[in-house]
Amino acid sequence: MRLSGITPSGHTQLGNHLGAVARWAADGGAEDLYFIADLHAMTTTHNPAGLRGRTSEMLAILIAAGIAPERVFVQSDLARELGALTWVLECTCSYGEAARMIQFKEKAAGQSGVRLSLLTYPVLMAADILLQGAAEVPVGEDQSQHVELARVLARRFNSTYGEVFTVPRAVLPLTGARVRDLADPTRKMSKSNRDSAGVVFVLDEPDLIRRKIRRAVTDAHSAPAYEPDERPGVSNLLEILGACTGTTPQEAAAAHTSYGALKEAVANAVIETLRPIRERTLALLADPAELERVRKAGGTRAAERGEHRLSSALRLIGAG
Ligand code: AQP
Repeated sequence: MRLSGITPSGHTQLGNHLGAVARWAADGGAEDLYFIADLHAMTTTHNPAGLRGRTSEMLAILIAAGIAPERVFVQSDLARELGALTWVLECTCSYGEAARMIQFKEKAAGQSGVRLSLLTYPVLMAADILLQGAAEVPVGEDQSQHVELARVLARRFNSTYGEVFTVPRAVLPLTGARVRDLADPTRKMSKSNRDSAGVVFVLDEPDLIRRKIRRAVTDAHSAPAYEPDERPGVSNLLEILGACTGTTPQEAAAAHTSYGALKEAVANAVIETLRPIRERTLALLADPAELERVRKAGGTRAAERGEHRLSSALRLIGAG
C-alpha cells in the first residue's frame, strides 16, 4: 500500500493536479491512501482560518478529481494518534538525526523564531507513514531523506522494543507533467508562490485562467518549439497542453505555428480539464454536511487502520 500526502500550504494549483492528483485518480492502486497534511502546514507562520478553509477545499478537490472518498483522510483528524506516535518515535530518534535533515537546514536558514515543529516534522511524517503501515511512499528527491528517517526509526523501534512497524521505502511517484510558473518559468508552479500571476489554481474562474495563460512569459522566437532548457516558458505551455490533451509536447509544438494560437489552445485545454473538477468541488463545498460526513468517515477508517500499531508501540515502549 502506498501513502501520498498533499499539504494545504496554499490553494491547489494546476501543477498539483497535472503532476500528482490526476495521476493518483487515474492510476493509483485500489489500496493506496491519500491524506491532506494540514499539520505539516503549521511549521511556519500560518493563518488558522485560512488553513481550515484550504483543508476542506483540498478534500473536496481530491474527491472531485476522482479519488475514491474512502481512500482519503485529513491528517489532523488523527491528531491524537499521530501526536502519541510522534512522541514514541521522537524517543527513538536522536537530535542529530533530525537536525541533519537538509530541508530543515534550508528552511530554517536566515529565519528568526524557527518553530520547533520545523525540526520535528520529519518525525511526524514518519508517524504518518508508520501508523498506516504504508510499505511504499512515493516522494520526490526533496522528501526521500525523510522517508529514509522513517525507515531507520521503524527498524530501530522493531529491533529495540518489538516488531510493530512495516519498514517503508521511498518509491518514484506516479508523475505527470512538471508544471512551471507562467510568470517565471525558471521556477516550478507552487501553491505558496507569493506572486500568483503565474499560478493557475484549480478553482480559478475560466476567464482568469485565460488571462493568466495569455500573459505567460515566452521568448523572442516566432514559433513554438519544445526545448525545456533553452526555452522554458514555451516548453512549459507545450507540456501543459500535452498533459491536458494526452499528446506529447513535441506533437503540441508541431500543431501550432504562433504563440498566440498556442496560448489559446492551452487556455482552452486547461479550462476544459479543470471545469468538471471545479464544478464538482463547488457542489461538494455547497453541501458542508455531506463533506463533513465523508471527512469523518475517512478519519475514522484511518484511525482504525493504525489503532493496533499505536497501542502495541505504546505498550512495548513501556507506556500504557
Ligand atoms: N509545479 C508542479 N508540477 C508538477 N507536480 C507538482 N507538485 C507540486 N507542484 C508541482 C506535486 O503535487 C504534489 C503535492 O504537493 P505537496 O503539497 O506535497 O508539496 P509541493 O510539491 O511543495 O507543492 P507546492 O504546490 O509547490 O506547495 P508549496 O508552495 O507549499 O511548496 C506532489 O506530488 C508534488 O510533486
